[in-house]
Formats: sequence, structure tokens, C-alpha cells
Amino acid sequence: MNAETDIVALASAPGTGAIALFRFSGPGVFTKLQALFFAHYKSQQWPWPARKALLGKIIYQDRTIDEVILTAYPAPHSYTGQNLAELSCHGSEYIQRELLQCFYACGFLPAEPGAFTLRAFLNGKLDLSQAEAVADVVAADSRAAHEQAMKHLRGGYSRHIEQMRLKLVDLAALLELELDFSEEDVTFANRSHLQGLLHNANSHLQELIDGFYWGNALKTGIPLVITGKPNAGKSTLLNALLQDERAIVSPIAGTTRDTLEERFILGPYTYRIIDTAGLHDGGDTIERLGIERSYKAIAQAVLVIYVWDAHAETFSQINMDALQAHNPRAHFICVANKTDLSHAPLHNALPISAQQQTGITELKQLLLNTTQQLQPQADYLVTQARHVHALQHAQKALQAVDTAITQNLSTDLLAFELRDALQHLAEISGKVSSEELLTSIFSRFCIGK
Ligand SMILES: Nc1nc2c(ncn2[C@@H]2O[C@H](COP(=O)(O)OP(=O)(O)OP(=O)(O)O)[C@@H](O)[C@H]2O)c(=O)[nH]1
Ligand SMILES: [Mg+2]
Repeated sequence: MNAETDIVALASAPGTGAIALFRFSGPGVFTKLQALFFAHYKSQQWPWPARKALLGKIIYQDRTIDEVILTAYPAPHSYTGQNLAELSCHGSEYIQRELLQCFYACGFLPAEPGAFTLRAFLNGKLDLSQAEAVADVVAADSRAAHEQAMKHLRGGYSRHIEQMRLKLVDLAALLELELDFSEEDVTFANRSHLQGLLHNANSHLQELIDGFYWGNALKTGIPLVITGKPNAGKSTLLNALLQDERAIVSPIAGTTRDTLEERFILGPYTYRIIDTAGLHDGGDTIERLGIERSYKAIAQAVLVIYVWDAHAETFSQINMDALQAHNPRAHFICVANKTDLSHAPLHNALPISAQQQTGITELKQLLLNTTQQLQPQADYLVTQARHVHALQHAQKALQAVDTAITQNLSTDLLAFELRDALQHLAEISGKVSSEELLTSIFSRFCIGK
């Protein structure tokens, strides 16, 4: 992980475009580019003015490869904190290839995925959780996912965790002080005060951990499961919502055997909408396997639409409580389908006809309103599984401190567990990190970011 090399990468999407953008970072970037870039205007020749778009040519071995715009960002005022340059050229794949070859010939090395953001992290431009947010901003495909990523990028979340960590650092310092004076049997940290703070920190950590349920749903898509009896019209409803003949529909009960998942954007949200095998007792081996998967999908859902075939089934035959027992945390919506055939009382179910596509707009609106109501208004939702693990470990260590106090155990044991908790909290912002961790985080980035 050598961050002192001079790297280059195509930062725009691969393929032909109106323009393409190359990015360079490293201490020797400007020296290397000087041999290739010739500014059009005398006033813009070397030394290049900082952060100004310069028109010029890339000339390599007496051959003009392209007319380009170069912007130089001298260290430390750049994304990576190093000398950084961005060069936009005409977007043909041929030009991109030719330029890349001449950059390599001049000594630039190809950038690994996430290399620029890694350097920004190593130079203190952003912390690790902000770096992760950069990847999320690039990947966000809905307003809700984008909003979450931007919040994390601004760093409020990191500061929030850091504030909690610093309070615990104060406590740890008092305990360490006691250890220094261990001969004299003094206590600097009042134990009941300490426990009070631990309880606060603990419930705070729990809040953050709980927030991942929604944080993850908003980032990766809200799991929305369509369930009901066989033939109720689940697959027809999926198709109506997607406006696409995605799933097979047939009058034969047991058509859908496996779960089928699609992304579905509604207002600010992305849903992972999942069609499932119809629920019933009995069925052959394959159907049973399918039904098992249906229950598994329900258990992981945030929202569940129960499709009630109002034509074939009376409302009293539906056992919603038994269904909700599979996922008490999820929100269940009941729709009465096939209302084109049935005039049965609706019992608060939303009337639709998936086949005739009536009530679909109302159902979308209901989904939207329900999601808006359910989405927590917390300032900071945890969106990374890595953070949840760190928070859970920190919580476990704090609980161990608490137990140790109750059992009147020695100060060095308290100090040990508290240090462990601090270590885990510090992992979130990357105050402590290993090369392995950094590699696993940044390898998920795209090249050029
Ligand atoms: N009249 C009417 N028929 C419908 C409606 N919705 C679905 N159907 C019909 O009901 C039958 C079953 O529809 P599917 O969408 O395959 O039902 P499913 O719930 O996915 O069934 P399985 O996959 O077998 O569990 C098909 O013949 C559909 O055309 C509706 O609103 N009105
Ligand atoms: Mg089906």
C-alpha cells in the first residue's frame, strides 16, 4: 500500500462519451505531466496556476494526441491531499487508450480501486466512515439512499461517535490514574457515576445498532415482500407494480415456486420487491421448499403486502396474526385483490384488481406514506455492517465493565474492558485500522475514485 507513487486512472465511465476524465495523484504528478502537457496560452505555462482550467495539448514523441483541459490541484489543497491533476479529453475510446499508454510510458502507475479516496484517508482529508460514504454516494440510486450517504459524508455521524468515544476516554483516563496509584488504594472514578455513564452509552449504542435496520434498507433497497395464498394474484401484482411482465402468471395454483426479486423505485425510495410462492399447507417437495423460502423472505422484510383473493377466500379465513409472528418488526399491508369479480366486504383492506390494474396508484401511495411514517427521523442511521459489528463489540465490552463494577472487580480489569470498547469505537472512524481492513474497504470502490 505505497501511497507515494504517481498514479493515474480513468475517472469517467468506461466507453465512448462526449468527454473522458483522467485523474492523477502523487508527489511527482506535475513533473511528469510537464513533459506531456503544453498550455495554449503563455500566461498558463508552467508553473501552472492552481485550480484553474488550462487549455492545452498532450504531445508525446512529437505527436499531438489530443486537445485537453488540465486542472492542477497542488498539495495539500486537493481531494487526496497530494499533488492532484484532472485532465479532460475527447471521449473516444481510442484517445483514452492512447493517452493512458503515454501516461504509463511517462512513469505513471495504474491506480487500484479506491486509491484516491484511500490517499485522502491516509492524509487526514476524511475519516474512514466518510470514505465509505463516498462509495455510497456514488452507488446511491434513490433520493433516500443519497441523503443518507451525504449525511455520512458530511462527517456528522463520525463526530457523533467520536463525542461518545471521548467521554469514555475521560473515564478510561481516570481508571488509568487509579492504576498508577494502585499502591495507595484510591478511587478517582466514582463507581456509581461510572455506571450511570455506561448505561447512557449502552442505550445510545443500542439506538445506533437498531438504526441499521432502516439505514441498511434505505441504502440497499427496502425489502418489500408480496405474500398470500396460491393463486391470489401475487405475481400479477408484482407485474402491475413494475409495469413489466416480469413473473409468470397462470391460473394454476403454485405457479411461483422460487422467490423473485426486482428493484423498484417509488418516490425517494428504492424497494427490493420480492414475489414469493403462495402459502399453504401441503404441496409437493419443491413447493414446500418454495414456501420455506417465502417464510424466510417474510422474516427479512421491512414491508409485507398480503394479497387476499377476495373472490376465493373470506376475510375471516386469513390468519394475519400467525403471519405477523414470523416477523413482528415488519409492517403488514393487506390488499383485497380480484375486486373486479368480488363485492365482498373489505375489512379495511385496500381494494385492487391486479389484473385490471385498478387501485395500483392508491397502493403505491399507501406504500409511500407507510414508508415515510416508518422511516426513523434519527439524525444518524448506521448504514455499514462493519460499523454495526464494531458497535456491538463496543457494547459487549461496556457491559463487561458494568458487570465488573457490580462484582467489585479490580480496576485493571475495568480499564482493560474499557480500552477494548474504545478500540472498537475508534475502528469506525479509522483511528485504528489495519492494512487488511483498508484493503477490504477500498477494494470495493471503483477505479478512479
Ligand atoms: N379476475 C382477476 N383475476 C386475477 C387478478 N389478479 C390475478 N388474477 C388471475 O389469477 C390467477 C393467478 O394469478 P397469479 O398472479 O399467478 O397468482 P399468484 O398469487 O402469483 O399464484 P402462485 O404463484 O401460484 O402462488 C391468474 O389467472 C391471474 O390472471 C385480478 O385482479 N382479477
Ligand atoms: Mg405467483
